[in-house]
Amino acid sequence: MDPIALQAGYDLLGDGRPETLWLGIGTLLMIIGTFYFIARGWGVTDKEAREYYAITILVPGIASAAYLSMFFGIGLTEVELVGGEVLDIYYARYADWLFTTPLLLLDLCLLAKVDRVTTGTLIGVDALMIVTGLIGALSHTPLARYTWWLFSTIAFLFVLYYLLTSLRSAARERSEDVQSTFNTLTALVAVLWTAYPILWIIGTEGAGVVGLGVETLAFMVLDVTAKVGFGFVLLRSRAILGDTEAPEPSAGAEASAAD
Ligand code: RET
Repeated sequence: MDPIALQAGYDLLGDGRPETLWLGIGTLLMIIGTFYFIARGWGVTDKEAREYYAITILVPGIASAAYLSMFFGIGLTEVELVGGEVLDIYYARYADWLFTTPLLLLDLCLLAKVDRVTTGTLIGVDALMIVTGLIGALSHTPLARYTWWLFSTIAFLFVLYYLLTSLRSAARERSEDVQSTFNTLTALVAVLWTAYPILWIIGTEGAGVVGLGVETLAFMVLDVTAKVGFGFVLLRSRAILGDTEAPEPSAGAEASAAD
């Protein structure tokens, strides 16, 4: 009856966690995404295409494990604030993001063909963003929480800056097909990833304007789009499916004949 309760989800396991509905749906969508990419990549022999497939399959694969653990309440802890208020923090998200966001960035680095230093720096700053976000989520005072959020957000701005400058200009040397895939993916990343710090600060970790149920639903939609949607756009490109060197599509057609 209560519309807020309806919005929050449904307590699937009967342990008082209505957000299990969204975590359960998230688990299923990640598993479906993983197997869809495995099926598409089956029999692909081209070395570069296999690299993209391996990364793109691992991303929802890792998320399936993180979502399943959150569903069963394993990746969950309680943080007591100074005022006595207790927050439920799903820390398994950060474990998921710590591995999957570098993999997503690695896909973009491979597309842009940037050097190792650029790739390493980008991934290092990204890891710093996730770890400082986790410290913020586990902190006990509002001042500490908001300070870590700011730290993490500054790291995030560096990641975005790198993507839109160094990587973007390196991608200009690639074929038109690679460039257009790269541009679509960076636009997707810029929009979707920006929603994470906003959701964190208005959600239960920050100001608490949005409750845990709605927050879990929103993170689930973002995670599925940023992982499965991203992989879908990436693997749609003919040029990366075995034709990254030569511009004509014939070599790619051969490698992806199993499609
Ligand atoms: C946190 C903490 C608060 C500040 C910032 C954050 C950024 C998180 C991002 C996560 C992206 C996750 C993706 C997952 C799925 O594929 C950690 C919420 C800046 C950008 C893309």
